[in-house]
Amino acid sequence: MGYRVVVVGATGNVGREMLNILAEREFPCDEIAALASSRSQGSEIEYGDTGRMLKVKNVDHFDFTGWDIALFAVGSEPTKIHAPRAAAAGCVVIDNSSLYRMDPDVPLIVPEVNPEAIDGYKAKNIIANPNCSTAQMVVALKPLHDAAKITRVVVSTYQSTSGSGKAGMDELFEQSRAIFVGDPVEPRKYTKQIAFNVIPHIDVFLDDGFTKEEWKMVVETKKILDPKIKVVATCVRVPVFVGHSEAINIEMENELSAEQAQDILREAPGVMLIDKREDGGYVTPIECVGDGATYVSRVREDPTVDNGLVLWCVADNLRKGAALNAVQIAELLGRRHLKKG
Ligand code: 2RA
Repeated sequence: MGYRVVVVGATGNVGREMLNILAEREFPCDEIAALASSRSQGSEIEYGDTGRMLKVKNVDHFDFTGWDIALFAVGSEPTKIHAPRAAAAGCVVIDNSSLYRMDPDVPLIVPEVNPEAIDGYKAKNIIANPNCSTAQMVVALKPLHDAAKITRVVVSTYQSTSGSGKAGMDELFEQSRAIFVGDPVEPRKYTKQIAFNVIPHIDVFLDDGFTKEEWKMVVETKKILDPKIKVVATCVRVPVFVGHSEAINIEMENELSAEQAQDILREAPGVMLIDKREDGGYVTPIECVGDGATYVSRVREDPTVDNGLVLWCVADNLRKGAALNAVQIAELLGRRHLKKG
């Protein structure tokens, strides 16, 4: 016997990947429902590569009673309406929005990093999935923290347009085309031109001058990995369709050589170390598309601080940064709490 699973936001970038990954990993689904807003109601979406088509239902009219797990991949506003409804009906919500991430009654989970924290899910029947840029970073940091206790992290991100949904990808495509054919470029989704440019602004500005994306990296890393770690981030949108990259500077309590760090990362769950110290011996976002690993390259000792390392980290933001992590949470939930069969 398997689970009855709902994907809310099934027609979006992340929702589609959730269906693909559930099918790829052969998640034991007895029944699967694809939900979206009224705009997509009645359209059809494929369940991975199975050839099985799912008719998209309107989330507004969906009764979650009798369903086991709902993977939510919609914005905070619709999540606010439907996630509590699903949770109250006994369906465990795994939410990809930022709405519940910092709620003390909601575990924020990256299965390779803090699987035991999932046990707190019963307080609200909701589990939060972290922000994409945090998820990949903590997968890379966790084994180094276990080995040498990280005290401070300085991270600069290079985030792809798929992080802002299909509209972001379309804007990159349209602007690139417009520039080639000599048409005017008009920013719509972004505040400045994204094609052939970089924009140091993701999510809204906060009073202290940081953006909310940068704040998320700080508070989510503390909640998932260790509240004592100091984090400062600069988040930048780059003209890439899929795959977020990060340059991460780490300070640790104890000494760890680059070679020791490489050995640790080579064995770490969820990490793929590609670090040849030669032309092309590192990973770029295009190479990680469709993959679930968090790639680490360019591991170096930082000569400007005591016990410092520098590394380059790349992952498919729609997968490890969102849909895959959510499905891994569902698998973890199944193993620890909702056993079937
Ligand atoms: C972004 N972090 O890349 C967001 C998506 N969750 O914009």
